[in-house]
Amino acid sequence: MSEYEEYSICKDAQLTLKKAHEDGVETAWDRLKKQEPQCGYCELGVSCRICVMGPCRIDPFGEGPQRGVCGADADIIVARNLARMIASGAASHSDHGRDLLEVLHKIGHDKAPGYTIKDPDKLRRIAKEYGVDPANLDDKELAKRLAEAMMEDYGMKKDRITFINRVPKQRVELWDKFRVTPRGVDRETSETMHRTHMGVDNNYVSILLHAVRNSLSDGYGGSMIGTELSDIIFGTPKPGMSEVNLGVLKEDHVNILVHGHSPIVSEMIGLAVEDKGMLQLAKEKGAKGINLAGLCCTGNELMMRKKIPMAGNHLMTELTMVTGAVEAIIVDYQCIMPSLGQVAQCYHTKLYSTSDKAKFPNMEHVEFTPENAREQAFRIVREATENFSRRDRSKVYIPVTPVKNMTGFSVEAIVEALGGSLDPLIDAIKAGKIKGAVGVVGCNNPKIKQDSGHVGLIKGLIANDILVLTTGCVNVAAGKAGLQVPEAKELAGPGLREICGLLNIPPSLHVGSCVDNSRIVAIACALANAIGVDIDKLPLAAAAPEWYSEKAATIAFYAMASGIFTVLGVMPPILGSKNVTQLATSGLNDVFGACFAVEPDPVKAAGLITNHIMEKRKALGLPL
Ligand code: BF8
Ligand code: SF4
Repeated sequence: MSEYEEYSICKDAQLTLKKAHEDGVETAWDRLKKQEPQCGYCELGVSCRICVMGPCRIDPFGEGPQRGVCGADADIIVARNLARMIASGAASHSDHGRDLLEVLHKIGHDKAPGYTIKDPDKLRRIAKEYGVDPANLDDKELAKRLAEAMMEDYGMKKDRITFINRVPKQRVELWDKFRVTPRGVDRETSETMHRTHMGVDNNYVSILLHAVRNSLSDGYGGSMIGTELSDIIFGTPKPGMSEVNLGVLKEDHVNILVHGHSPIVSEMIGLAVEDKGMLQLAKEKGAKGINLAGLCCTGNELMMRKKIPMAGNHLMTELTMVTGAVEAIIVDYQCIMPSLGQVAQCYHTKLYSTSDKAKFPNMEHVEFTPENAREQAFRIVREATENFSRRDRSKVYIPVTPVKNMTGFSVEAIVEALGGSLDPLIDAIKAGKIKGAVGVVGCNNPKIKQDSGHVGLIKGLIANDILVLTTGCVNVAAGKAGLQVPEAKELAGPGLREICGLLNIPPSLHVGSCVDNSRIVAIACALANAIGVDIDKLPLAAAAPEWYSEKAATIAFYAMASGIFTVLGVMPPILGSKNVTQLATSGLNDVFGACFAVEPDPVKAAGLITNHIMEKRKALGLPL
């Protein structure tokens, strides 16, 4: 086995990583090596630098200090650190949702030229959910009113955020009982920061219960608003074919990549690359055309709606430039490694940051606002196209050909594929053709062989007749492995194979970006409501095999609090507190009917999840 096969299961990653080293480029894998051994206190979650009486740490062996300067013990320190992770994840998704809300509001005020309402039916449906009567209102007026109603969800005018209405009654009663029903999106994040200041909440259980409330303010608040507004403004995804891996870059085209999370910027870039004048310019520069491809969740957004191909996931982002074929990368925010600028120094790639809140070393900043987005997009695409002349064609290395994948499974698209209601899915679950469903979500993490966790787990699950829904970076992994085409039904068990054949869908469905985990919980709510039970009774589970991000911790928490058993492939920093670990891995079951497990081995994780699903089936009296 070559060194590179230890890093990733993907050919494109292995080959470009080798070239990166030949070119003298440093990657996340190299930097991880330099960091090792990583700090043991931090890994266990027992270091605290919340105030400057510290930094403090607790000796996990019981010989050294057992309390910080303020007197906080391991339970308090671990719980506070975990709560702060969750607050950051919730803030990231929810601030992304807020940016979409701002665009919707500006569409209503005619201040967002270039943006329109692409799904007016959905605008009307969501407005009704917010108690705004769409009758006699045009799209613009409705956009304004819905935006204003959603803004209230962010603040403190309400005692619960609006989309809680989607959640089964029994679950909301449970949340009310434990006082974790989220009141306002920003309020809960702000309260987490307050509670975890020195000298506020010093009970690890109550800190963690508030962290649950904070995560729910993301899953049913900021993220759900983000997803629904992206659909309203950019169109609700429909199934269709696209392509994944580094082979989506074209040797004879100008290649432009968009990276980050928000579709606000990339949508405009998408318009600019189709402009006739730009194509003309590309031809003058010797290129056959302009090729747009995505990375990470911005890529997921474009792929879901426009079938724009994806060049890679998190650990591929640095490697794209090593092909020597990328004229520009345009980033918005989240999961953008600050190393990109350093890699770009070795090639001709131009990098652009676009958001005031996300600037990076060695990137040119071109500020995008709803007002100027169109103009700025044209400017960047023009510069990128001109940059084609600087490409050293003798050094271009695109090591693979693309793999086809099917994408676009919004909740609406799934319901449509089923013929108008969830009933056929429920019938298939009841009959045991589909044993259950699992959301496989999250990132890449250089601590885990790239994509091995995702692909291993998905294969294990579908073989056991479990339908898989993927979001985020998992999608690229599953796509590259050929799991997201209808033909992948051959890898599924007999029941799932039959259903996939009937509907002509893959056994692993791409439901979107990480904010689109809200689509998965929305389906879970709809299934529970249709069957008339709480979510924790359903044969469902979630998994984040290669997670790295605080956002993934938040997602895991709101999945668990929704009643969905969640398996993590990477240990969260909690082992320094026996009490917190016990609560996370079993105690929460008594509260929410679900808890966490940590299992890095994808085969074992698939077994764990299958057992869980079979237990839920048994309890419901369904055939095994
Ligand atoms: O929000 S899966 S590495 S890109 S955090 Fe980031 Fe993780 Fe990818 Fe998307 Ni999600
Ligand atoms: Fe140390 Fe307490 Fe300050 Fe944390 S909050 S750094 S444990 S004194």
